[in-house]
Amino acid sequence: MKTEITKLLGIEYPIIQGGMAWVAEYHLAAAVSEAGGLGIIGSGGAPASWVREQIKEVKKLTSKPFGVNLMLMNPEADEIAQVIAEEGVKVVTTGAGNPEKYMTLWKEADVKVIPVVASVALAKRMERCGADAVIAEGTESGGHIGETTTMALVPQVVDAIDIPVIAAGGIGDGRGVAAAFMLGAKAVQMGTRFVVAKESIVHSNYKQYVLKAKDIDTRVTGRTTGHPVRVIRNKQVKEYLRLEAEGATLEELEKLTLGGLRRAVVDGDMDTGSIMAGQIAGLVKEEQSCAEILKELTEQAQKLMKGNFFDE
Ligand code: TUI
Repeated sequence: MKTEITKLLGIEYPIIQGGMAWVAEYHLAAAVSEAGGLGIIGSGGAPASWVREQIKEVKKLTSKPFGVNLMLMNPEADEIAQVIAEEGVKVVTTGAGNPEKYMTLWKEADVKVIPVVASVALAKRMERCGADAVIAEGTESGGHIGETTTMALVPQVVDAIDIPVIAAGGIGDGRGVAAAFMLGAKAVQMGTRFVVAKESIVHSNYKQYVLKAKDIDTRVTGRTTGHPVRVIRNKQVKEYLRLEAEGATLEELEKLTLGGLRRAVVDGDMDTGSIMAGQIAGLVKEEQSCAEILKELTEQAQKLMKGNFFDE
């Protein structure tokens, strides 16, 4: 499955792991990279020192390419951008903002830059300032999201720019991978499927929530605050949405979600934790190793892409 993206990144399969805060640490990243995809260390809200440690650890487990995701709302984003350049990381993905101010630093350090975009406008801007590719992420995704669906966003971004496009949001199996290619993507990024990977250090309570989730079980909190976040519904989400509908202030709402992702991922607190996952959670039914996931995805996608869609 060679594409512009596999060649650009020096990987075997056009599959990239999402840069999920708290979830995308070095064990998971190394497992995805070793299996032939691109593993990613997710900075989330972590300090720069943590990111540097993670990079050193992943290098001990794999000699294959891996990337780092810089979550741009991180208070230490400037320092992390520097760490990425200093540690010789080959690929950076960014989320939740515009990474323009780091472009020169990264280009000079020979880092491939792949921003996540949720609009055509940002995709065009990223191409102009020297991005190597973009990830067009639809609203089906877990965590911090944009407005437009993957189905609508990906072809519009593909038409608007000349650099390769990676599709993300709502992709959970080989059918999703094949569909993304039909829309013009040259690779996919997946998060939720990797949350429940065997190598994922996520608390087993969290994995069970994803495995048991149905199609209609995610909710979007924070639509009124300007920070929409998709999570699996639980007690806390019900309370949040009730307060939000009543017009609660940003401070009141943030009190509920502060530290919520850590509580869910690390402590397995399913009542007050933020269980971030995409709409595809309902499709994910099994805990598998990253190697099994990549094998299944690529075999299924390749078979589908040979055609035979119509009756005689
Ligand atoms: O970044 C993500 N997903 C995330 S980040 C995250 S950490 C977090 N934790 C607690 C609360 C909130 C966040 C969890 N999930 N995905 C990439 C992404 N980027 N999705 C959408 C965007 C985006 C949206 C608007 C990127 C740029 C943008 O506009 C920037 C601009 O300046 O125009």
